[in-house]
Amino acid sequence: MAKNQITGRSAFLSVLKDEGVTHLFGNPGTTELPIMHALAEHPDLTYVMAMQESLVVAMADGYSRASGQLTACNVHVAPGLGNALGSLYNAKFTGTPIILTAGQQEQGHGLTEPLLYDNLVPMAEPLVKWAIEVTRLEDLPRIMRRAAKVAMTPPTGPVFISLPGDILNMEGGIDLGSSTRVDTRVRPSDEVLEALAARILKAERPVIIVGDEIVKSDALKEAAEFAEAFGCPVLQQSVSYGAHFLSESPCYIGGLNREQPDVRAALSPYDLMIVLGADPIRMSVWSEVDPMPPGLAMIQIGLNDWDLAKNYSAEMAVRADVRETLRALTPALVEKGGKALKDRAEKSLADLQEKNWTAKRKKLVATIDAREIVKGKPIDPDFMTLRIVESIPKDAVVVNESLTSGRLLNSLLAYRDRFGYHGLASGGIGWSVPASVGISMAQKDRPVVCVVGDGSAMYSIQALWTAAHHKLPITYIICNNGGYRIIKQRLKLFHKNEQFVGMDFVEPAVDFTALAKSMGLEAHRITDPAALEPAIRKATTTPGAKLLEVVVEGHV
Ligand SMILES: Cc1ncc(C[n+]2csc(CCOP(=O)(O)OP(=O)(O)O)c2C)c(N)n1
Ligand SMILES: [Mg+2]
Repeated sequence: MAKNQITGRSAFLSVLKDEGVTHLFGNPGTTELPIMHALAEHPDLTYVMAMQESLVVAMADGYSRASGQLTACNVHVAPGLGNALGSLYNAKFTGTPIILTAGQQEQGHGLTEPLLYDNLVPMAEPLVKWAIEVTRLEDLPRIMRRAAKVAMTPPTGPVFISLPGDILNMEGGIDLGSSTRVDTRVRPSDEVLEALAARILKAERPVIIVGDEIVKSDALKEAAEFAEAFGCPVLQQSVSYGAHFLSESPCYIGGLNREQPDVRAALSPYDLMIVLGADPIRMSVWSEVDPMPPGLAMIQIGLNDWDLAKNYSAEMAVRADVRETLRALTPALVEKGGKALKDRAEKSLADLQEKNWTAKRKKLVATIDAREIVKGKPIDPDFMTLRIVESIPKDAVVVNESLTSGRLLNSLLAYRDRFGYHGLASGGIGWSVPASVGISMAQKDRPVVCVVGDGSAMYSIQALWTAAHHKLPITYIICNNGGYRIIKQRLKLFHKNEQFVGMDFVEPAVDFTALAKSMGLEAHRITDPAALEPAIRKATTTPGAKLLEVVVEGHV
């Protein structure tokens, strides 16, 4: 017997652990039984069961987004992979490094097409960086090592491996290899740094747009120092799904939205857009208006080369790590700019004091508190959002899929650290309830607060069971407005139609409190605005998973 004689199933788990994976999110079927069998030999790998495959991938997605680490998850053959695709699309959108595996029928079935069989690779292919089926035991470790490397090399993203049962059950003397990470923390050449500094100094009215590579490259501090060095206003990219800048920096003026005329108006005062690791103006609903003002010059820095000059030409496009670039660029800029730059920064920072995020927040808080509706029932969603922000613990991680009810969340909640805020990104709803499970496991010393619309919650509500089973400190705040309010708003706006077919949760209404209790969570229904703060404080400071169903205004 060869020294390293090992089964495919055990090799699979050993290599995952060696790649730094600590949790395997999954939903088991017969084709996954070899893995379930082998888990007994690997008690240091935590299996996290989710009750549907779209949840499995969303949990893995949440774990990775809240830790920056590679995650792994496993689903069941063709129908399971099919269920997972919506969440895989979300992971592709955010470039989340996930190894998604699916059990596959034994190769011995040949062409006979047993139940549950289909060709898995082409199903996954459009949504992953690499998809492959293992056909020889010797290739299993090589494939896994390559998959981990591909997933983790920027631009990061999910990969897919199909695992036939015979490969998992086979035993042989195979080499498990070792882990490789490609170091991409590269900074531009001296010439390019010089040219960047010169171009920025030439601009009269520059603006910085920040995106997710600030989080991925851990550049929050460096980005704030860069902006403050020349008093440059900073806007968050149009999809505000992460803590992409320190909200309380004097330079931060808030986020772009996804209304083309608004974006065009917001950008038109500037003569240079400096994009840091972002797809700066990704839109949602079509409009005749182009969001990019004509003549606005752009320079773009980031490792995601697909985003560089994707839709609009860039005067300079630099493929480099955002943090490393800023570490070199800020001193170059300060040196080249000298006293003139320093004076300009001081003046600009003084101007920004009146219009930055912090100033706008102060005004917003005063308006919300002054509104009559504050005392009314159903609860005003803006009032709810403010109470949430004011009553959650300082170290809470906030997860946001609250659509219309939480429209002001990013204007009221400050981004203070890299992993403290995670929002729905791609638009594919049903992400946050399961993602919060992974986020909580990744940030296990921090309470998690998930603010989610009633409609979005119902896509993946059974993730509550996993949260309760693992006794996770998550508070789910369901914004219950009785239906798909955003879709109603749009039917009215785009089609002047107020006949809301298929958009109201009536006859019967959904009882979220009962649903949550049935899955083992402590749950309360809140209709009185005064009850909000004490309920949130209690839920977020006592152990275990909780659900607060807040009945909010849903009028269209
Ligand atoms: C996977 C998926 N299915 C359907 C939609 C379409 N959709 C977008 S928002 C929405 C309703 C969301 O309702 P809710 O979470 O209650 O938020 P509200 O609009 O009521 O604030 C729907 C159905 C989508 N974006 N993604
Ligand atoms: Mg709703």
